[in-house]
Formats: sequence, C-alpha cells, structure tokens
Amino acid sequence: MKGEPAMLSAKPSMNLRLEKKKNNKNERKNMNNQFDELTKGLAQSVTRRAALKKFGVGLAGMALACFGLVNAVEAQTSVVCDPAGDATYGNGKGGPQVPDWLDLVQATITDAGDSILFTLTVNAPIPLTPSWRNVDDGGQLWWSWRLVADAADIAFVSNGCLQAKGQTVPACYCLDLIWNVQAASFRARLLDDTSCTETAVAMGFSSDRRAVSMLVPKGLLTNRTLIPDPNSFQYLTETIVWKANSNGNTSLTILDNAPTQTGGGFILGTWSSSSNTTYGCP
Ligand SMILES: [Ca+2]
Repeated sequence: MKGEPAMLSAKPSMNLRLEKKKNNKNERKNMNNQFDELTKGLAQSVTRRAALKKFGVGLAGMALACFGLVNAVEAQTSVVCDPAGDATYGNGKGGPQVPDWLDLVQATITDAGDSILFTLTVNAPIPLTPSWRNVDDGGQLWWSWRLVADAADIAFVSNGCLQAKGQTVPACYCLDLIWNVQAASFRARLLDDTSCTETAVAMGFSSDRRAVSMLVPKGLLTNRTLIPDPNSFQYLTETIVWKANSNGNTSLTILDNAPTQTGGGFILGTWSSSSNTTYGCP
C-alpha cells in the first residue's frame, strides 16, 4: 500500500528551501518553548529542578539535548497538521458531538538526543477531568500515536492488547495518553501490540492544556521487527474512545486522525532524526 504523502517526496524549490531555513529557526525556538511547556506541565506544583529529578535521566538527557541543540545541531522535527472541526463519532451519523479537546490539529515529533518528544495539539484545552456523555458510564479516552517502519509494509495482529477484542489492528508501537473514566486519572504508556509489552513514559501538558507531550527514550523501541531504527519511522495519530459501560458492552472508535485517512491504505507522517518534514500544514 502506498502511503507516502506526495508532499514529502516533492523536490523543494529554492523558495521552499529558504522557507525551510526560516522554519528551522522557528522550530528551534519552538523546541525550547516546548521543553519549557513540558517542564511546566510536568512540574505544576513542583519546581523545574524537582521535575527533572522526578523524571530522572530521560528528561535530564532531553534537557541537555535541547540546550545543546540550540548551540550546535538542529533539532529535527516532523510536523503533521490536521483540520479543526473534523472529529466525528460513528461517521457523524447522529452520534454525539465530539469535544474539541479530542479534535487533533497538530502532531509533532522532535529529536531530543537519546529520547524522542511526541506532542499532540488539540482544538481546546484538555480538561483536568475530561467528561463526555458518550463515555461517562465507563471506559477510556485516548490521545494516540501509532508507530510503524513503513506504510508499504505493515503487518497486522489480532489481539486484545488494545482492548479491541477480535479486531485486527496494525502491528505497531502504540504511544497513548489514556484518561480512564473509572479511575479518574491520566497515564501515558508505550505498548508493543505484538507482545502486549507496556512501559510507562513521562508526559506533561502545555500550560494552556491544548498540547500533551510524551517523552520516549529511544532505548525503549527495542522491537526491530516493528521499527528497525528508532531514528526513522512512520506514524499516524488518533483520538479514540473506548467504551466499557456497566452492561459489559465494549467498543473502540476512532474519532480523528492526523494525517487524515482517506480511501484505501494508510497515509502516514514520516519521522527522521536527520531531516525536517511537514505534511498538511498551511
Ligand atoms: Ca482534527
């Protein structure tokens, strides 16, 4: 299946190159802002120093990488933009309106040395305690990344790792921020859905809560069948509702994708630690 966005293979004109240079500057600035926001989000009631301490070597490593990048190497970033207002439940056929904080507007992957920073931006602040009548009787809300090596070569697994029993899903690394309705809490995890191996990762919200970042040490991406090289892979992002009410009914429904999925095959963003890419951005 061909999923490579045409834009990514287009040869940039001179103007585009200049534009890119300008963007790189902005991206460096954004990287710093992003880190500050992430730290703020992680810290909230603790100091920046305590936040670094709390999340240990990974985040500290990222801080060093970020500060180093300002002076030396450019942070490489992949950005996918998505329209606001296109999140729907049940194809929009009479389903409840999807809250704006489940409407994806941007997905960004930034190299942070030994780690990779994943940031999803949505169309409204993610509430401290997200509530949506579609899932208030039980279940989970997900802000998700699906990481694969290549859209042209996706394997599939039929399993219960994603709590979508009986469904066939792409074999991938799943990076998810999960709001659990019953537990009334957030958690962030990296899941290998071929082995159901799950690892908690550091996460934080931006100060306006429109963005959530998750930090994944490259050393966690050890399944070389899924991703041969953590410095280069393809991805898509999703918001998902997993319903699990008291009657025992379960269903997993995708509300929004970035890149938007149209027709057959997967349209994926491309990440590489050696180049900047954008897709679908104005
Ligand atoms: Ca959207």
